[in-house]
Amino acid sequence: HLAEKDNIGIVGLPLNKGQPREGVNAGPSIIRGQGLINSVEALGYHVKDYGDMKFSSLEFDTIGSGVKNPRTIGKAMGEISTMVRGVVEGDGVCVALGGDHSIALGTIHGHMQVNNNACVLWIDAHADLNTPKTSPSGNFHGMPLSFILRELEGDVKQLKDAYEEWAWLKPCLSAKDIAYIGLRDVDAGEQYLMKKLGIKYFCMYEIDKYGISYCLNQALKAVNPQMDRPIHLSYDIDSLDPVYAVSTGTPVMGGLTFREGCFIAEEIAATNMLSVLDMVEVNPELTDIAGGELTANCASKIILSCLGSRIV
Ligand code: 6HN
Ligand code: MN
Ligand code: MN
Ligand code: MN
Repeated sequence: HLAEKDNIGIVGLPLNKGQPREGVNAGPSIIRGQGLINSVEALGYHVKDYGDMKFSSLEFDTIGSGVKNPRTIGKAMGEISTMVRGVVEGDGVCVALGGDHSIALGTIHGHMQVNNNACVLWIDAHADLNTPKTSPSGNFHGMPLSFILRELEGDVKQLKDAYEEWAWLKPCLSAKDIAYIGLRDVDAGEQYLMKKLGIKYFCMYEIDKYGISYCLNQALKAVNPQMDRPIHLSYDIDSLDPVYAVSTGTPVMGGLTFREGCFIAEEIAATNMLSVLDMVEVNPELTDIAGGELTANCASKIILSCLGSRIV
């Protein structure tokens, strides 16, 4: 992780099949277009750019067991897991540019093949904990966590058993090892699961009441009390308020300010335990050019803050 390595691997994951909108596959290129690689190098790191992965769209893959594009996604997730495993093994730290939030299933799985004691911080307006049965939409980007959690293995078994593209998956994370920050649109089934599994969460309500600094501190304390576990930070840009993250597929008003979003990143950098960062759901095609650039600029600045960029 960051304390010991000066290498950073960056990989683009232009997947859009976890939700219905075109354009989120352009996330990696618009985030890169902010000058990301040069800026990361300017922080003193040696960057290895793995380019953007290519995902195949399987034919006759409409809906199965409650999930849209189940085979295409299963195959892509297995490929992402293998890629991220290799990047973490080789470079220590991996920055994954989405794509929709589905990719986090692959990145967490791959990460945990190397660091099996990693913990996850999920920064999002949404909980992304639906199972194929509780999902109101069938969109996989609202379900990645249910597929990685040991406690929900039985809930995703039907889909897993139905398609050979899912054979690689082994749930490897426990509910006690996740904390949420920024929630404000959580489906009924997700609320039930969060409480049943005892997942730690800091919704916008708690952030308003106690402040972002306290909430982040408590989240870290819950999943990483000795601060000796590698951190997987899964950052959905829709955690930011839509005045900043205008160009994203499922915006929800009442979100984090840009500074609160950066503060989370700055505090994570200060832990020196960041191991994998996902930056997802930037979709430059949903607004005008300025909206896409603004959203990508937020994403890029947050990535740099996660890697130790400071105001002074
Ligand atoms: N995301 N809870 C809704 C669903 O369709 O399951 C929205 C999910 C949004 C997912 O933003 O990554
Ligand atoms: Mn998400
Ligand atoms: Mn979201
Ligand atoms: Mn909803």
